[in-house]
Amino acid sequence: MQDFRNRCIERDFIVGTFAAIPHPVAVEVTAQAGPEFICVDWEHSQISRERIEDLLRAADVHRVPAIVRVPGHAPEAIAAVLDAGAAGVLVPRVSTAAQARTAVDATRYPPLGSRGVGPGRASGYGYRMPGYLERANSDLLLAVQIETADGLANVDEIAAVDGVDVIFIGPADLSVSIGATGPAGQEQLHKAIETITAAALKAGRAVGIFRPTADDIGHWRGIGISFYLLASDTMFLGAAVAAGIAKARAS
Ligand code: 3PY
Repeated sequence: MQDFRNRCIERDFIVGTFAAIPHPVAVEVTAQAGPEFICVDWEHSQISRERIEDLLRAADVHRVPAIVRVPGHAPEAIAAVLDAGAAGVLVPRVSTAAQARTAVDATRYPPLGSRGVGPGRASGYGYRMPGYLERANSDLLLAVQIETADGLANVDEIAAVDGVDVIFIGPADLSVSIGATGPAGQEQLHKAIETITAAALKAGRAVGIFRPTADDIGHWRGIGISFYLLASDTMFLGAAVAAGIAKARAS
């Protein structure tokens, strides 16, 4: 998995998608369709903590790195998904440098953080523990999500926190938080995305963003955003059904 983290840090163009369907079949279908990584969305789905491990197994079968978007900042949640074998975490609603430091602390073993040692799936249930302990701090990706007005205001301090690998922008929440919704809010939202991107790049971080479709990815690549979460399994399913039905009706 170190290769995945390195590629993200080095700002290779990386495209993944969210897994929101709580079944390994959906992850297997998605993994075989070619994303560079999958992000299991524990925050905004009906996926339970117990099910996450099976979804990570399904991605592993197809050698696709899978990270998890945790529901909040609790170190226990971060430890649980890393112990289950996640290639990293996406931490939502990071609005202050202190919250970013909490995420780093929960993701890294001492001396970089205070993650606890548990014999979970990631370490071969303890059989491969010494090697896992040596590698984990350098292998696991930490992406923090900026999606609030406070996060926008504090972006320089957040991006300066050592151990943050990717500053990930959540445009939907950000637009609501800064009052830039609908077509009238587009310019303000774009300016906010540009501000976050410039600050993160200046601090030497990679920048990521969620996009519901691939239509404007070329534009965002142009300002230096390299890490993409494109839609989700549920969104791709809905779009494919809608396109198929529309085509059938038109024939
Ligand atoms: C957002 O756009 O706010 C997101 O959180 C995407 O998942």
